[in-house]
Amino acid sequence: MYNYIKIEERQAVMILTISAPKSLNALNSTILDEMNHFLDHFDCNKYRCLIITGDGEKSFVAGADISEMANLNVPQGQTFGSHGANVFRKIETLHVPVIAAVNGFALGGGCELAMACDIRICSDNARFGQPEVGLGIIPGFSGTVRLARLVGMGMAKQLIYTGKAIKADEALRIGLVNAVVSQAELMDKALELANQIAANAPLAVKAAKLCINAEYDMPMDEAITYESGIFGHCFATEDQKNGMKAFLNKEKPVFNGK
Ligand code: CO8
Repeated sequence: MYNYIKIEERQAVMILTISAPKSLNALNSTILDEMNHFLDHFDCNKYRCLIITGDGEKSFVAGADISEMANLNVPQGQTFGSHGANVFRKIETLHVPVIAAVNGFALGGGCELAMACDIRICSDNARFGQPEVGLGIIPGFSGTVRLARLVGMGMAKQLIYTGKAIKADEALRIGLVNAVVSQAELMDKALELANQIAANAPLAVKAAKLCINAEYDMPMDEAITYESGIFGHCFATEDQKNGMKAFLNKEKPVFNGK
């Protein structure tokens, strides 16, 4: 069905692998279209976590496809930029958590894709960077938006102005990734995290994601009120009844996402 993405189901977890090996999985319009279609049809009731990775052991995503961008004019550049940004925003607002399993280069649009995910883990050969200014452009898939939010203004400016890539251990140090493991362990680690998430009440996880995303830019009092409202709605769910009943009965809870 897709030419550039592979889909693999592991019980309640879905793995999406971006696969364009000849260009180190660089994102062209067709890949963005395929990701968009996949996300629009993703069943958040069936799957409780999504993992995104890249094909091979060298590259997660080496950026947007430079050969496609080379001859764009201004409106075409804006269209291409917003195409990627819209797809990434769908990832960020998907009703289940998304884990980036970064298996190598995460440059330009690849770093931006990883940043749109909820959690990033990487292999020890991973490299992160926003090299766009070396190509005469700026990060155009929301990198100037998300990088500062993740690692702070000073470090984001350094990475974007210099265009220099950083290694996995530096990405860990500045908080760009949550964990670094060997290439061989990467998918196991991603699945372990995904399964931990999948074992919890899906509506509560969804509500937590909604809160964390929405409250980030709110004034403190507004954010606290927002959280209280969503917290209250949890008590309308069967999962809350089941979870608390199971705890009080010293049983393992079974959550059905209702
Ligand atoms: N686009 C297209 N092709 C690419 C890309 C890319 N981003 N990255 C690698 N490739 C291709 C190479 O051209 C090469 O193709 P070929 O075999 O036909 O020559 C093949 O992949 C293998 O690459 P290399 O031979 O260069 O492999 P190396 O191991 O020597 O180097 C690197 C690996 C360091 C990853 C190197 O390929 C590289 O620097 N790639 C470009 C990285 C980059 O600059 N990424 C940012 C792109 S800009 C961007 O992402 C902007 C996002 C926002 C867009 C908004 C639009 C408006």
